[in-house]
Amino acid sequence: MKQKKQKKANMKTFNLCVLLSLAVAVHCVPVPQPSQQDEQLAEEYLKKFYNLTEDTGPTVRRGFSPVVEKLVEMQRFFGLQITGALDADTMAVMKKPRCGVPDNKVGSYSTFGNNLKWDKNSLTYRIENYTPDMSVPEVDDSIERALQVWAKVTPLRFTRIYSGTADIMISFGSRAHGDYYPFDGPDGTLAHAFAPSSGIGGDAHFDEDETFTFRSNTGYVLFLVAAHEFGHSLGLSHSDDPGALMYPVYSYSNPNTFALPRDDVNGIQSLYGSNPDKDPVQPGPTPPTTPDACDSTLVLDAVTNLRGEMLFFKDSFFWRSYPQSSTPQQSLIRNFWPDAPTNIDAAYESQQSDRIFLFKNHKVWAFNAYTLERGYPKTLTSFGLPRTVKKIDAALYDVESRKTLFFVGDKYYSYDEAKKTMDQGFPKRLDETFTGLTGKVTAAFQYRGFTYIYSGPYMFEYSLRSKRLFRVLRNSYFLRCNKY
Ligand SMILES: [Ca+2]
Ligand SMILES: [Ca+2]
Ligand SMILES: [Ca+2]
Ligand SMILES: [Zn+2]
Ligand SMILES: [Zn+2]
Repeated sequence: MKQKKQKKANMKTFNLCVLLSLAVAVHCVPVPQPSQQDEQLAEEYLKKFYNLTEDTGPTVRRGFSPVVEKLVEMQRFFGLQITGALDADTMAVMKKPRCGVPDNKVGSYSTFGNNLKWDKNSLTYRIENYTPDMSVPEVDDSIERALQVWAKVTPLRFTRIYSGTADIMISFGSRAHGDYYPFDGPDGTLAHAFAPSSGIGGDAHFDEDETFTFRSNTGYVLFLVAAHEFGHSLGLSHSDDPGALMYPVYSYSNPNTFALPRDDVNGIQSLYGSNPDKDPVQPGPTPPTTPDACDSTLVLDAVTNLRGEMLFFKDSFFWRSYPQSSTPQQSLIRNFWPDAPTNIDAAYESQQSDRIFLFKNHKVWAFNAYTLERGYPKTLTSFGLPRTVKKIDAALYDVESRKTLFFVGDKYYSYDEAKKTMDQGFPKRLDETFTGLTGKVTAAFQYRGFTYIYSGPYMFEYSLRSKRLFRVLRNSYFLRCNKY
C-alpha cells in the first residue's frame, strides 16, 4: 500500500529556517557546518536542476570546484546572497517543493531556445490515468482549467481525446515511471513536463507520491501544478520572477481567483502571439505584475527592520536586504507569513517583544518569526489609538526612546513600548518634528541611528534627537536595483 504523508506545514518549516537565519546575521553566531545529509541533498539538487555532472573534467578552475560554480548559479537564480556555501537560506530553498524541470537561465521568463514551440495552434491532450487523491471530475476540471490559463492569452486551442496518442499525454506515476527521470517520493519534485516535440515532447507527469488537492492549501493544488507544467509543455522554461507561474518553487494561491502573471503572459506570447478571440469589451483581469526594484517611481507600502535586516513591502511581495549584501531578495509575503495580509499599510519591529507588526486598515497582525501571535489580528485601538483612526500611513520604532511612532495624515502619535500606552501630548503635527516633509508619509523606519521617512519615491533622512533633516534620497538608496 502506498504511504501518503500529510504535508500540513511544510512551507512553514522551511520558512522558519530562513527567519532563524536572520538571527544568525545579527548575533554573529558562527554559521554551522552543513550536515552530511544536507551536503548530499545539495549535490543531488544541483545535479537535477543545475546540470552538475560527476565528471566535469579538471575539477579546479581558479580555485572553484564545479559544485561551488553550480551553487553560485543557483543562488543567483533565487536572488540569494552569493556565498558559494551551503548556508541556511540556500538549504531552505533547496528543501522547498518544486518542479522537476532544470532552471536553465537567469532572467525573467525564458524559453527552451532554438524556437522550441508547437508549429500548430490546435493541440490535443489525453488524461491517461487518475490520482486517487481527488475525484475524476475534479481532476478533469483542474487539467482543463490549467490548459485554459494559456489558451486565454494565446491562439492555442486544446481538444481532449480519450484514446490514441495526444500531443500532451498526462499521467500520474511514482518513482520510476517510464522515462529516465524517476520521481523522488513525497515532496521535493512534484511534477515535470517535456518541451514541445513529437513523442514524449509536451507530456506532463505528476508525482503520485504527492497529495494533490482541488483547492485546499494542504497538499498541492493540482490546477496550479498542472498550469505550471503545461507552460513547459508549450515551450516555456523557468522564470526567476518570484511572482511568475513559471517560478520553479511551488506556492499556494487561491485557484478561484488565479490570474496569469504578466511575466508568463509575455513569455507565452513571445512564442505564439496574443489571443485573436479576446473580447475587447471584457478583456478579463489585468495580469498581475511583480514590483520592480529598478522602477524609480516605485512607492513602497511599508519598510521595517527585522533582526538586523531591512524589509521592504509592496503589494503581495517583500524584499529582504542583508546589511552585507547589495542584492535584495524578493519573495511573496505568504511564503513567509501564510496568515499575513497583502498590500499592507505599515510595519514595524518591536525589539522589546521580538515581534513584527503588520498593519492593514483598522487591523494589526503580530508575528514572532513566522507565527501569528495568539489573539491577532487586533484592532488599532489595542495600541490606544482613537477609534477615529481607520488606518495608519506608516509606523516606526525609535530604538533610543523605545517609542513607536504612528503616522496618520499630517499628524503622528507616540506609543510607549514598555508601558504599552499612548503618550500624552499627541498627536503632534508632523512638521513640528519633521521639517521639510511636505507630502504624505508612505513608510518609515530607522537604520544605523537615522530615521527615514518615505514620501512617495523619496526618502527623508533625519536625526530624531536633533530634529535635523540631513538628506533627501531616492528609494534606491537602500532598495538597490540589481539589474546588470
Ligand atoms: Ca507528446
Ligand atoms: Ca516528489
Ligand atoms: Ca504605508
Ligand atoms: Zn517547472
Ligand atoms: Zn516523467
